[in-house]
Amino acid sequence: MKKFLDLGLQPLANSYIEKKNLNKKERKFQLEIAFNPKNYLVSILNTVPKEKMFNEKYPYKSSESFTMRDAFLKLSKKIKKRFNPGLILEVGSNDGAFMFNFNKKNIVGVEPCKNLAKITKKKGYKTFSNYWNINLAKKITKKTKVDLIYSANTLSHIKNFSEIFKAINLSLNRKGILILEDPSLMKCIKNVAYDQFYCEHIYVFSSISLQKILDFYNLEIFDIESTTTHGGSNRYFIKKKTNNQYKIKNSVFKNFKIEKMNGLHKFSTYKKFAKKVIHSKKKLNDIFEDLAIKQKKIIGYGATAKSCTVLNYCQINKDKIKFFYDTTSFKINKYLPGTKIKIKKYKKLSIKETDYVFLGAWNFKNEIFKKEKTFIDKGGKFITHIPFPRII
Ligand code: JHZ
Repeated sequence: MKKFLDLGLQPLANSYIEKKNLNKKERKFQLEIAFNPKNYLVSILNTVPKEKMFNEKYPYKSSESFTMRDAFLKLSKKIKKRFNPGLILEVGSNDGAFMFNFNKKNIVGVEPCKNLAKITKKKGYKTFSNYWNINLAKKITKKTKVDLIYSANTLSHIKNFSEIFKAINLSLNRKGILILEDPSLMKCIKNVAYDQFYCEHIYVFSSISLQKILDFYNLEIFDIESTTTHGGSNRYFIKKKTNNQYKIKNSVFKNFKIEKMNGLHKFSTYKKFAKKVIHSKKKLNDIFEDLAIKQKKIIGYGATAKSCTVLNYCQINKDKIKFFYDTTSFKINKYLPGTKIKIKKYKKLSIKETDYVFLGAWNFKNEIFKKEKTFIDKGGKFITHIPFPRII
């Protein structure tokens, strides 16, 4: 592993602090990012035990945005049309944003965060509240193997590949399909979206690195779709190499080619990226300093896991951002990790309340701008760091 970026000492991204714990010491880790020249994998170097992150207090809910609900609805329609699966397994089913588009009989979920699994179970969807592993796979597929496994924004969170893919291979029937969806490394590099790295995101994949890993488990990508979710993601359609039912589509070769043209297989690319990150920090701090001199009031919008990386790396705290608005019930009245900025229940933005708004949820810019049209029309401004720090 060759280290190329150090984003400093960081708290755990989704560990929002309760008021009574504000003076308690937070668990922190050094967020360093490295490249593996052998398999092109980009990953964080120091990992946090999964139990410390994915537990009954997990605050993130996929259903929180219209964009995500709509993306899952569209995908489920596509899956039904293209693969017509009898039984689906979702690894990392969160609060059911994907599952609920299917009939209860046709889908089983795996969600280690008990508070989230409770939501899908309550609606009658079979959900196993465990971490994905071989034993669980054996238990779920004891009677029937599944036709399709779907997993969005989960694979990048699990350290042990061997366990994941062995469990996947064991669960899928001979003609079974695996669909993985995760942030695209190429988009992350292009957008200087260094906030895609935090404790939970152990890996940010390129298609060339993912295929190298899949090779070990006799799996291959046969189609890739690029999506706009989470700042630009890739949706990988994967099959067992022994399954000749699907031909490898051009999209796969095209992605491999474009990624190589953009140097994702070279360490020098990541060193250049690191320089851009350092520059981005400086520019974002310049903006905040300038607005402070002008005595402008700034609040934050969307207390994302990504914000944790940006704010802690750039040392932007409650002196600079008064509070954050967020719609997620689990986050409201808590404080952002590290910077201790308060999170308040979302209220429509008003020019009377604030001058500038730091866009924590930059990946939902379109949805948010639509929602806050009145604020924008009245001269309200946003601060973003993607793809470079600026006021919009
Ligand atoms: P969002 C999480 O990351 C964590 P985060 C996780 N590790 C991961 O991989 C991705 O998700 C998938 C709020 N919001 O989706 C809701 C508003 O308040 O960018 C959320 O708290 N108003 C599993 O946290 C946050 O913003 C709105 O109008 O970086 C968005 O979080 C909208 C649209 C969102 O993921």
